[in-house]
Amino acid sequence: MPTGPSVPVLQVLAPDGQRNDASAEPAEAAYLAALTPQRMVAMYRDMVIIRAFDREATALQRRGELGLWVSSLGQEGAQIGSAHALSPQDYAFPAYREHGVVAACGIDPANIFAMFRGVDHGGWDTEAHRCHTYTLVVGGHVLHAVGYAMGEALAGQPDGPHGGAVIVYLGDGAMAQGDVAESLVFAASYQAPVVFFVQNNGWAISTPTEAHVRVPLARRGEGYGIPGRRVDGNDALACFAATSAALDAARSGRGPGIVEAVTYRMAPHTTADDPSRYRPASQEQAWAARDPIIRLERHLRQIGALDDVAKAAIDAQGDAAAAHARAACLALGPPSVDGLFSRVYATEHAQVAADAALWSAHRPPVGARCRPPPKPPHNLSRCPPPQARPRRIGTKPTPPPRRLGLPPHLRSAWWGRCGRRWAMRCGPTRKCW
Ligand SMILES: Cc1ncc(C[n+]2csc(CCOP(=O)(O)OP(=O)(O)O)c2C)c(N)n1
Ligand SMILES: [Mg+2]
Repeated sequence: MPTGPSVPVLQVLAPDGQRNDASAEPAEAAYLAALTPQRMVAMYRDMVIIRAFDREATALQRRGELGLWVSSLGQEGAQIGSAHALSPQDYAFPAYREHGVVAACGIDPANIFAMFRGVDHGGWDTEAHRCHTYTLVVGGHVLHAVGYAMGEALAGQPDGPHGGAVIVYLGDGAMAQGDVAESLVFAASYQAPVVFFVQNNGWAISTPTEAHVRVPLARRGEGYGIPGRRVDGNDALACFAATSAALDAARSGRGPGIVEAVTYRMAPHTTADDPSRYRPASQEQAWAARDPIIRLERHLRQIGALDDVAKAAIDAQGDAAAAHARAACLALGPPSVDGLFSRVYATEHAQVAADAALWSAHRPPVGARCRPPPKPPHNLSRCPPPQARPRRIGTKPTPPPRRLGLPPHLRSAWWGRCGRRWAMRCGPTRKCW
């Protein structure tokens, strides 16, 4: 949690599942009052399903079926709660962890695997689902989102095909990016219909939020003239209410807004990360007690909207979603080379068409193995014959300049200790001989 001046926090569900709407502002309270038990069960189901999917995806990565996985564990309340506030004419810009948002936009989350398996640059039709593809460049998509919102405002008629608002998902770390600062300036200047949904999950890889945030992120917009609201990000109902109110303001021409959802990244940053190196297990345990799914489940049981039978049925849907995701992942074929050309521009482009024609003319037959072209004969007249590298032994020399550009296992030689002497070590391994 950031230090500095505090801000009011919208929390509707306490960790024990008790509901209290008192901290809601009038616009938020109206959305909360209209929430039906069926809608809350739908949110709960979506959260359970996306967690099961995420668990399966992590397992697939561990088995080598995905190049990388970015888990959404612990952030389901923020993602599903906010995504349930979207109207069909709205447009979402996720970052790379928003699997719940993608699913709520009607996209089969198994499509996300196409990118993480390296067979597609995207994974879905962005216009059909009104959900942009993932962006791994931190904060880069925020500029796109604001530009899109400015376009929507210029083109749109209320309730028409372009009358919606844009929601862009970003993290606490992304809020430190220059791209985001520029986005805030443009959003405020043009009163663009965009909501910046900041999932403050406590960490930007290994950098804790408090290391770079002195004033709550909900107040980051004040200097730009953008109102902000902090919510309990593990409370799906609070996220739903605050996002609904902010989107409504954006749609009705009252300009952009920031929603800061304070949550926690329960998993490693990605499957390539080991958080035990930089954060205590006690912190993870403390946040596990605030789990967004358990919290909503407790509430639904308290109001009689969920019992063991209904919960078992929802869990079974989660298992089915995971099985479907696994099968879809394993069924993904190799990447289409033609897609390299056909997906560059929306309309035909002369240079790309020429490249595609060249590829067609020289493409190997299906199943053929690629072989490197034969080496040209050595031209003795132009360069001297290769000489054996002298092996030097003696006192420690000035280390040779670091060779950049080649990974270590490909560097042919470097200095190191050989017994008690310094010697040039040659060859593709660190063995000295
Ligand atoms: C422009 C850029 N800088 C750095 C990175 C490396 N990087 C990837 S994720 C990340 C942390 C982002 O943290 P945050 O915005 O809080 O999102 P979170 O991963 O916590 O969801 C960084 C620094 C990157 N992908 N892009
Ligand atoms: Mg973060």
